[in-house]
Amino acid sequence: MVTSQILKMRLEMATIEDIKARQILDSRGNPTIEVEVVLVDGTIGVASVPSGASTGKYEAVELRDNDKSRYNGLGILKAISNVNNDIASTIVGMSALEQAVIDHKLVELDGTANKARLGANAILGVSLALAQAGSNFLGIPLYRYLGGAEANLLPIPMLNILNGGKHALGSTDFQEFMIVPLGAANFAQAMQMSSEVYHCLYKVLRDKGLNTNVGDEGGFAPRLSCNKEAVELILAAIDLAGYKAGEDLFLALDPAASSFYQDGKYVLSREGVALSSVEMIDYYVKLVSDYPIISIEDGLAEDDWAGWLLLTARLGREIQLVGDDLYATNIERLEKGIAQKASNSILVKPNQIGTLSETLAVVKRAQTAGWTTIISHRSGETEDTTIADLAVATNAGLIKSGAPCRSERLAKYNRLLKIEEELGTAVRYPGKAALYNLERLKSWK
Ligand code: 2PG
Ligand code: MG
Repeated sequence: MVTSQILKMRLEMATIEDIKARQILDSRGNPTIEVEVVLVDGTIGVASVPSGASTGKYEAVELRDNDKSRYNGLGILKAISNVNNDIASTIVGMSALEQAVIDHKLVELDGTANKARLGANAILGVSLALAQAGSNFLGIPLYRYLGGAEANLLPIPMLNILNGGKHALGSTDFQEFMIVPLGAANFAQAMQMSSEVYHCLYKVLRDKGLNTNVGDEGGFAPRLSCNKEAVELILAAIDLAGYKAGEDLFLALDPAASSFYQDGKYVLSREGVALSSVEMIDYYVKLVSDYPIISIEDGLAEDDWAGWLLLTARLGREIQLVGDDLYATNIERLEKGIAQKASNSILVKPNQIGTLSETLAVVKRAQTAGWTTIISHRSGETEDTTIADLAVATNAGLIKSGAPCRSERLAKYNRLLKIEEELGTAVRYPGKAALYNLERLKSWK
């Protein structure tokens, strides 16, 4: 038999034989979807889908049953049925190696602008399970399957060690206070430094008589009087751990401002103020000049485009300004942001858009615009580690997966520790170069 025939027969074994969805529970105990794709040679690919709490209004639709008698209306029986019927009957018989063709087919089959018919949760489960099946079939790691020979860059972890907003009611107005170990020499050291700081934060809180319970993403959730206090506590923890803030570790914020934007004002209820866009920007300018903060995500609300332009004009050379709810991993919204210079970075969450191919396109587009990209988890997570591979596959440079606490958060970081080991001498850790588009970082080098 000639080689091409043998190859053809081998590739035919990647044909999808079966697709099955089931309900599992996420880290908050809510139903979510897990999809299993089976190929004719018996290869299996499995993936599950996360869920947000501070969900942006431009995200693709997460299909829920709204049947109040089950799981407070959060059941996903419709999404499961969509996978097992509509989707399965369309893509069984196609090749698992045709990720882009199948993703396109899924978008077409849904037929709506925001995946409201089949559900972005149903579609993403299939899309990610397919990628897992493809990489398993070829016997190469997912990051290599998706990223090819150039995928050797480990991301900088951004660890949310103090939780507020919708992830820890009663804590701070801002949702996330992250540490960013830019000074580490490699990913393993970055995790060591972060874990040590996390445990020192516990001691700092305990010694001040503050609450040491944790929020949705594993970060502590003390009751504080203002956002600045959270920053000060983290700086004390960095110091106690024997590190230098602004050299070894930096700080990053995700205020998730859409969640406290009311009637045109940013309402910081713990501080008892309601600020205009301009005043909110002044607030950030002061924070950035007082503290080693190198990144602010969703500093303003998802519809406050005028505010974003102003914010980027004022702080865009100094710090990373990340659009999460603003872009919702949607390429049209990203194009608008690039054209208007609305930020200099994007948060990438596959379930905001619904297919892997669309997610990859967003990362590529942002990178060609000279922006930084952060691959992100959701506050409701599972043990799925696809985003860790995705970060390496795309050379994203940064990843956000919560605190170094709670296994659904650590599953991603632990996967990256293994990838770092596996890459051996090819591995790169970007350090401060991850934020290559910032002038402020240059002076800190
Ligand atoms: C965010 C995310 C993840 P959620 O706002 O960036 O940290 O939160 O999943 O609740 O939208
Ligand atoms: Mg966010």
